[in-house]
Amino acid sequence: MRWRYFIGPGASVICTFTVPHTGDAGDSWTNNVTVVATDDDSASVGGVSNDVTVSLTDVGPVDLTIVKSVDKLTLPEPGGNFNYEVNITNPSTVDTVTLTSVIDTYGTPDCGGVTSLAPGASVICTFTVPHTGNAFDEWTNNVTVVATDDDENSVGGVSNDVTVNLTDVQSSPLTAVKSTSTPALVAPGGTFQYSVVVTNPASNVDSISIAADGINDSFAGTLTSCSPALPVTLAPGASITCTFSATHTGVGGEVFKNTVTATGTDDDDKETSATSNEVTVTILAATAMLAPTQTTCQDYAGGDC
Ligand SMILES: [Ca+2]
Ligand SMILES: [Ca+2]
Ligand SMILES: [Ca+2]
Ligand SMILES: [Ca+2]
Repeated sequence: MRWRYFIGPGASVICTFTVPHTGDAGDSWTNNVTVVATDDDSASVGGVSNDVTVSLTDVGPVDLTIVKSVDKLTLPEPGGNFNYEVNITNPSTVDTVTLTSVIDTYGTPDCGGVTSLAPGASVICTFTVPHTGNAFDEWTNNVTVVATDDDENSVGGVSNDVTVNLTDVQSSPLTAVKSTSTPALVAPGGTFQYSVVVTNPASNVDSISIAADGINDSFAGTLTSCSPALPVTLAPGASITCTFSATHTGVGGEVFKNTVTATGTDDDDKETSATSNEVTVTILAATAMLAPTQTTCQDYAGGDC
């Protein structure tokens, strides 16, 4: 400032002024006052004041708030896409923050290209993660943000954990369909041929495993001649076919009823079983077949002829 002012011998004057200095922590400004003056003999008596240095102290730093959420906490097995978002807020009232990285345990957050947050500003980053597996599988994840404020202080952090899981979809039981290619044999009977088809219903989401001794017939016992071979894991819709025989002997008119039982365990460790339809085979009376020779041997011996 320039003006003319007269100061008497021994007198003084105080000049005041205000200067706005704004910036970041550590910024400083040094200034002085230059006085141009002459005494009443026209001699130059002005000069330069002492330096005064002022600076700004740091406010903060304040860590970002990082809040993670998900659109659903569970899905039925075998799972699918979970949609996450993380809300990152800069609570500072003075510092702008630069985001260096936003990383999730499983996904890649998309922050829409935002890399800087003004005081009070926030950004929502979204990402989708496919989680697939079996019932009760779960995944816990969080988001880590690396960030610095404009005073080079680290203000990043880690979000809350979010845990999602899969719920059980109960398996429909195995099915077992039994048949025979020899529904009847003439007395005294003999070897009857059977087959059974055991199926994991296509509507299931679970695979079902059948142990080596998992398919049993009420006459033939444990079935071992199977395709594919036992033990087996059947995907939904897959089947196993076992062939076997059983010896039934008796008199004409005698019938034999039998069933096959299959037991397995689904991929959530739940047991499932099936009992087939009942198959009936018959022993035919030998009379008609033996008619031409019936009047031999025993008939003679019995005195009937
Ligand atoms: Ca600052
Ligand atoms: Ca600061
Ligand atoms: Ca499962
Ligand atoms: Ca299940």
